[in-house]
Amino acid sequence: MSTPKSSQPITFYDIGSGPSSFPFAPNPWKTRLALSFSSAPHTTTFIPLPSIPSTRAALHLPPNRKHPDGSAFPTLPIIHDHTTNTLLGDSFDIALHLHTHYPSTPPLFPPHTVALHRAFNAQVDAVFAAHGAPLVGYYMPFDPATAEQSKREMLARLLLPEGEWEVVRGWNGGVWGRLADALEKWTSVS
Ligand SMILES: N[C@@H](CCC(=O)N[C@@H](CS)C(=O)NCC(=O)O)C(=O)O
Repeated sequence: MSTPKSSQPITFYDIGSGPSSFPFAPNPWKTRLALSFSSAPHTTTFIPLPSIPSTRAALHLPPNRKHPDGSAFPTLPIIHDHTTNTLLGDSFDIALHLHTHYPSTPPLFPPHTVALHRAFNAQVDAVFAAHGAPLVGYYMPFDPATAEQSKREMLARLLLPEGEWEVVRGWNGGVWGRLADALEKWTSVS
């Protein structure tokens, strides 16, 4: 399949950190890395954390995550691919879309590994939902305009102590630290 001729770049909705927004949220980061890896033309629209529910609702994308109490948890990333007229609100679905419509060399998913990645991603997503967000919530560079509200929401989800990432970097002989360093080349913000 050839790369679509896009006159309008993909709109990528990421969580904003402030007036000079820079990306910090892990699932949108998966999408940014996948967009860059696939050389898919895109522009980022930064959404303040408290506006995610209204943004998702306006795009008619139902929440695809739940809070531990079972209530709806609207999230980012979202992409709107204007070329294929596709709206997607889950990082794995987005990766599959990019794999199919913006094939790269090497491919985003190595041959015959989509099912494996789907299962792995589901496990990681479950662990992230239970523990990851509270952990990284501590470091989130909230938009000053909505920081108090965002902190209250994060605190309600239970934050864990500072310094965890430095510990995690060293796990398994430093494999997580090396992975983060290796991804650096696809981290530009468009
Ligand atoms: N399964 C979803 C999970 C997305 C997700 O959890 N996104 C987080 C950021 S990493 C989010 O939007 N959180 C909103 C909030 O904490 O209010 C995906 O892979 O896209």
